[in-house]
Amino acid sequence: RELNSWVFMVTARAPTNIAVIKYWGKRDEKLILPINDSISVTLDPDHLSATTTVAVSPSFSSDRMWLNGKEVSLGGERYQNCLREIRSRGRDVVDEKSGTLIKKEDWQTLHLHIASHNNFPTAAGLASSAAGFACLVYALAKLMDIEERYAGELSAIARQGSGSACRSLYGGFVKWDMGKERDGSDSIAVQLATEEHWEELVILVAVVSSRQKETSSTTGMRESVETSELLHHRAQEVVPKRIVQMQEAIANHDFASFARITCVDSNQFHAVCLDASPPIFYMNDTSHRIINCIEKWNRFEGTPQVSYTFDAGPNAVICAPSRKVAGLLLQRLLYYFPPDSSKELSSYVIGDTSILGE
Ligand code: 2P0
Repeated sequence: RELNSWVFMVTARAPTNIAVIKYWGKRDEKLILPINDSISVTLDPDHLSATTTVAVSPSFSSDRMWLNGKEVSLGGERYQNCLREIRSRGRDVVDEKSGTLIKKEDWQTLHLHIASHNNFPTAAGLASSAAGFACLVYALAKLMDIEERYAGELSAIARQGSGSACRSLYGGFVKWDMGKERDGSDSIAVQLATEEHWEELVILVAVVSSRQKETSSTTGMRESVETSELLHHRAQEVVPKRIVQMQEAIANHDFASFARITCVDSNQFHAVCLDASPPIFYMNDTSHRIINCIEKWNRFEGTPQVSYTFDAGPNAVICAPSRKVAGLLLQRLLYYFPPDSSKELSSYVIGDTSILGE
């Protein structure tokens, strides 16, 4: 019994990321391989992140997981693929406190308990699966002492949990290369620039609704691939050019180009959803009003002041080039969307707007 009493655990935190060039559509559903490259900004982990503790003990009789305090099934293929891939790379580990040795082959038979928390609404289009799977894979890699030189492999493993998760393993500005290989080994994220590269950039999240979305990203993508002609035009003709332009805009701190490309790419992604049959709606009237408000402001000033982007949900992610402009933006949002002013906008709406990042 003494021998069985040890528990070895690791806790990690991973932020979510927001795509400025969107990933939408898979060419391989099992391996989660995309039909186009994407680029994202990783957010400040203090505001939107997942925290995951992974524990291993001989006293555990099965793999189990709790998400925000509720037990969830680990039976799904995505979890199983991540666990299998990580376990097969595990190394000998000595727990310094107890002196316990876990041999690399033990990872195949020892069971895991996993507890994960999000500090933001799950599945409301704020990329909770990205932070969640990135965090899980990173925590397990630390637990099993998988070397840093496997960073590309970790990204490929996180990708098999949720596509966008592969980008959350890096901070700053990140590109997910769609890759060419059939086994997905080159479909990994690479860091374009660290968070220090463009420190002045401020990201604001306007929480329009924290309700779970009706159509999951996975289903929405599948239906779009099967029925939208626009999606194929986008992947083949539009995104490759935008990827080059966006990389240049980031490298040159060119906010006007960054904002212009971010907005048109978000709009095209939602146009693809509308082009699916039956159409998929992720934005709502409030989202559209936010777009209108920003477009009018940008047009009035003659050059983009801020950018907006919406993922598979109604919440707005707004980028400003400085804290000063972010302050002006907040004033505008509070003027047009005063808290508690209408039934549609309950106190939760936009009230949750928070400034992220310095
Ligand atoms: C993105 N989204 O690039 C895009 C833009 C939502 C809109 O990645 O099926 O949760 O797990 O790979 O990663 C959301 O899709 O989908 C997403 P799966 P995922 O951020």
